[in-house]
Amino acid sequence: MKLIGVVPLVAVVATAFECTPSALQAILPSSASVTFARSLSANSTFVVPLGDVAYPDSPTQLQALCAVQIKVISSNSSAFSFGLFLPHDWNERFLAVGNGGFAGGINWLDMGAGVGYGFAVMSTDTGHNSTSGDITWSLNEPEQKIDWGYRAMHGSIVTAKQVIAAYYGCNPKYNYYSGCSTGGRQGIRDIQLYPGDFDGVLAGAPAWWTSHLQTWTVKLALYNLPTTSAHHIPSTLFPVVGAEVLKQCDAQDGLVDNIISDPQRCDFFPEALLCGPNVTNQTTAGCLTAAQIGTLYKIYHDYIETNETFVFPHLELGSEAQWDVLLGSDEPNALGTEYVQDFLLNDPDWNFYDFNYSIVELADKIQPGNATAYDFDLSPFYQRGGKLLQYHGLADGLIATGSSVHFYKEVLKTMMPKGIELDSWYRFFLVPGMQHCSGTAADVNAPWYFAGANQAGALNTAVHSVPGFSDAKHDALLALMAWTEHGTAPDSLVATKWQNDTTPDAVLRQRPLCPYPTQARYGGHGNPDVAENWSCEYLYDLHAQYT
Ligand SMILES: *[C@@H]1O[C@H](CO)[C@@H](O)[C@H](O)[C@H]1NC(C)=O
Ligand SMILES: *[C@@H]1O[C@H](CO)[C@@H](O)[C@H](O)[C@H]1NC(C)=O
Ligand SMILES: *[C@@H]1O[C@H](CO)[C@@H](O)[C@H](O)[C@H]1NC(C)=O
Ligand SMILES: *[C@@H]1O[C@H](CO)[C@@H](O)[C@H](O)[C@H]1NC(C)=O
Ligand SMILES: *[C@@H]1O[C@H](CO)[C@@H](O)[C@H](O)[C@H]1NC(C)=O
Ligand SMILES: *[C@@H]1O[C@H](CO)[C@@H](O)[C@H](O)[C@H]1NC(C)=O
Ligand SMILES: *[C@@H]1O[C@H](CO)[C@@H](O)[C@H](O)[C@H]1NC(C)=O
Ligand SMILES: *[C@@H]1O[C@H](CO)[C@@H](O)[C@H](O)[C@H]1NC(C)=O
Ligand SMILES: *[C@@H]1O[C@H](CO)[C@@H](O)[C@H](O)[C@H]1NC(C)=O
Ligand SMILES: *[C@@H]1O[C@H](CO)[C@@H](O)[C@H](O)[C@H]1NC(C)=O
Ligand SMILES: [Ca+2]
Repeated sequence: MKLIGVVPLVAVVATAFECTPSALQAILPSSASVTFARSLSANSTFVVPLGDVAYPDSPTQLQALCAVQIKVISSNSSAFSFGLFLPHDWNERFLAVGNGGFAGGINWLDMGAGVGYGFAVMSTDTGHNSTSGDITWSLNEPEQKIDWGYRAMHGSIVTAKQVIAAYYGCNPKYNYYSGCSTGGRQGIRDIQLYPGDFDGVLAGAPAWWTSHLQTWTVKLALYNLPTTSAHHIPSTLFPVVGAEVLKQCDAQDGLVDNIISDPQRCDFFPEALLCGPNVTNQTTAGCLTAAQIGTLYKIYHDYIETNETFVFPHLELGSEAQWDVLLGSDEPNALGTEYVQDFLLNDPDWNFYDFNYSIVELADKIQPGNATAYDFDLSPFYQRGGKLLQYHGLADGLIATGSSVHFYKEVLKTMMPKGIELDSWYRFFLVPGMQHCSGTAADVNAPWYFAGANQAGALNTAVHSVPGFSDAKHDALLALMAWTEHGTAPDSLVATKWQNDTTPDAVLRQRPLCPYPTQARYGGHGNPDVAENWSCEYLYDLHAQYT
């Protein structure tokens, strides 16, 4: 550490407490046991223990730290484990990171990105061992469902904070969370149930509406099944659909740049894709039959039940490059089918063709694992001074973007009548052209990187923050910290696209993301790949209603 002339930013150096299983075991309750504890020198790789099938990638070029894994009994038939990185040069703050899908494993890679800032970082395995798309572990396991739903996250937070206090000799000054997808749900669910856990939460593409999201996953796939039917759109035609959407919707947002920034207000006319007579190869002809266009209508429209009951929003125009995941197979994604079979019904023989709305109603009634983050009254979190920063990609093909919009509006409708406006503590950013949590289609090249959850790991195993732009303007986690600790609210966030994401040095383009319901507007002059030439504006005349 440099000590001459400047006050070091990292103030606390761990010296008193040994990084050994016995030293740590001595401060833990009897329900917790140390699996391992070992020191890593500067610039090390943390080699992920064998068997972490969900998160096998090892973070590299770490700072000097103590790496710990602890197992905690959560009921008489369940337990969870969590990993903890305790950096030598600690920034005096705690960060918990999240999981994806139904993954059961410690997310060491995201922990590596977090420790790069100097956080003491925790990730939980959520109480089971599986990849993100595997839910079979939950069959007839109510306690494991609860662990995944919320208990393992909260329990890991509580025990991690105990370890941090003992290791450094003081409590963290601030507590943060960063997660995307299921990770977004975990953060929001945690502040609903335990508002004291975090000062600031970064929640990306939250899979918050478990009982509806997982069942919609089946419903959506059924629109395009069976593969032998006339209405089936084979995945080879998804690019044909995507190209037509881009053609019709790109300019609608005011700038032809291959990025659809305002899909909600594009009046897409799918009939432009209709095949003429005598087409022998639709891929070559680039066209759809009338029956297939009927399927497109369903995909692009909300799932509405009898009596105008809103069940789940539609996939967005511009999400086609990710349609393979939920629409490209001869059966629904396991995130839908196995949720119903194993998580909800405990009946692995259930056939997805038997899906109907009664399944959604049952999921709403049972709420297995109490996982759905449906408590829209966030006033306890607001009252303790918490800050919530949420974001969602507009080209997300896994979780319909509108589910984030719906959550924001439900919170708004709950809080406004209580006299609590959202702007001072809860902001939501839509990310034009970004897919699920990270990335952008090759022909779109939208700026998507802002150090959101999982994003560093999508570049490479050594990155943290925004290389070259490590500040609160470009890094969502630093923006959350500036808001929480200094009251500087993020009026915009600049997203970056590198020429080559693997080696994030040369910038292709940068552009501001704007707090909902404002949108980024190109001023009409100067290079549109430069963020300064854009501003956040209310395209709807709603501002008056919010203030
Ligand atoms: C850190 O390790 C990487 C390889 O993982 C190496 O290229 C680099 O030179 C090392 N840096 C320092 C400062 O030792
Ligand atoms: C998790 O399950 C896989 C088999 O799917 C196994 O290979 C692995 O060792 C298990 N990991 C742990 C930590 O038990
Ligand atoms: C486990 O706990 C449940 C409820 O907490 C209880 O009903 C059950 O009897 C316990 N089982 C055993 C084997 O202790
Ligand atoms: C379509 O094919 C039929 C039979 O081969 C032919 O009579 C007809 O002229 C073709 N129509 C067009 C528009 O090419
Ligand atoms: C249709 O054309 C594409 C190339 O445009 C080719 O890859 C595909 O095999 C053809 N399909 C059939 C059924 O001939
Ligand atoms: C729809 O609403 C009508 C009128 O309120 C009611 O009679 C009917 O039972 C409702 N149907 C369903 C399926 O809820
Ligand atoms: C929905 O599915 C269940 C189970 O297969 C069945 O019992 C019920 O009759 C179905 N309801 C409707 C409205 O089709
Ligand atoms: C589920 O969570 C809600 C709060 O969101 C709580 O009121 C309820 O008691 C919980 N249910 C169970 C079964 O734990
Ligand atoms: C990006 O950089 C990596 C690492 O240098 C290289 O392997 C890869 O080929 C590059 N990709 C492109 C599209 O240039
Ligand atoms: C566009 O951005 C550049 C770089 O920041 C700046 O020099 C220029 O003045 C901007 N143009 C307009 C019209 O704002
Ligand atoms: Ca555009």
